[in-house]
Amino acid sequence: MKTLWQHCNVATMANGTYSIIEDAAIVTRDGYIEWLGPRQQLPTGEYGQTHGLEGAWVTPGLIDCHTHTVFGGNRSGEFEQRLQGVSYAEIAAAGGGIASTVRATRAASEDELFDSARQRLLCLLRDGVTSVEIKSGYGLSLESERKILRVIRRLGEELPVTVRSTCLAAHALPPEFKDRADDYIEHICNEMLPALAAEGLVDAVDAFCEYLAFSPAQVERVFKVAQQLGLPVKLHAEQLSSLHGSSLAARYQALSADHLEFMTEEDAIAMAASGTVAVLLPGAFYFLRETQLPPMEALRKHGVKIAIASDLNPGTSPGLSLRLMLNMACTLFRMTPEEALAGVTLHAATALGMGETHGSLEPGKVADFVAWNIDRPADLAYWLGGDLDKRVVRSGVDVAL
Ligand code: DI6
Ligand code: FE
Repeated sequence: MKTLWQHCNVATMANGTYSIIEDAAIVTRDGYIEWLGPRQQLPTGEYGQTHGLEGAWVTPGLIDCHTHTVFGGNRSGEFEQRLQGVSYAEIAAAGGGIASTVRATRAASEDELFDSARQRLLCLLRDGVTSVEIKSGYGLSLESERKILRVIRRLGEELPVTVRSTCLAAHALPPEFKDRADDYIEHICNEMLPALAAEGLVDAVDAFCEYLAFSPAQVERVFKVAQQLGLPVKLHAEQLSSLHGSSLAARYQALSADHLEFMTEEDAIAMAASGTVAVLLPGAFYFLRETQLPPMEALRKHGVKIAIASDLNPGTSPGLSLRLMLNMACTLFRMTPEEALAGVTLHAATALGMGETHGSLEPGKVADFVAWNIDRPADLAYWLGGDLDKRVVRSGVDVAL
């Protein structure tokens, strides 16, 4: 059945760039976009349904391409400690940080993890998100990483959102492997990844490349196994120091390298050559009160695609609004609202390997879009959070939340 959506303006993001059509019409059929253009040029046809959008601005459904939505407990106590002057690295060294979330996540049942993650994910969906990536990484053992990945799959089955799961077993060193990081990496490579991939729980593989996590050499071993398993890779790189993880990621044709505050121009050149997307995470930059800005000029100069994500996690970015991240990308990183919008649609789709089907509104792509009751697309990056009046359409069908 064909459906007509009209009386709207559309920020299409077509042809790989920010582009708009005023007084547009969209024709959807069986969950896909069949036609889109100026309403004056609408081909004559029969429509099973016609929706008037009353002058709304339509954007692609928002895509949050980097989250750690599934975890037990939270770390507001550590937030208070940091406000007293204790650093993130000091808290981690004292057994808090990621390790404390690992304890809480291991202790939680699958249903408990599902229920708490569902609440957080609903916040993102109410903000216009129609696709999301969720990482494991707070289990750090085969059973508990499996538990998280199963919850991630279930979220995609039970909520109106497309979910990509990423295995981040190489997030931190679990207590069982204290002072034996290389052994843990071997365990990930020989046991965890092959088993979890065989169970169909993994769409991509990620690692935390940092002086307080894993070295580039350790990450490379994980990447080699991911490659053998036919899984694309991503990397947390250059968040707190410069180890050139982003160049390593580029060598493995990573979908994305994420954070990147400390990356160099050489890293940007390598990422541009491999088409690796730079995922910037202004929520973590803000929440950790970082001062080193990602090198925006180098990224722009070399044509690296830039995505923006929430990094939703209990330690460094308890961010429940992707639109708030648009604002932070503009105020903190000096991105334009147009760049920021491309960063949560077009380039976020590429960062998830979904660029062929999602991220822009063009014939042949999935009909995921949001009709916002706003005056201009820049309004999306302007308001600080809140629940904007909108209509969310996923695969051509209204989403009720
Ligand atoms: N970088 C981050 O910002 C999060 N993970 C990562 O690799 C932090 C996760 C946490 O502190 O719980
Ligand atoms: Fe992260």
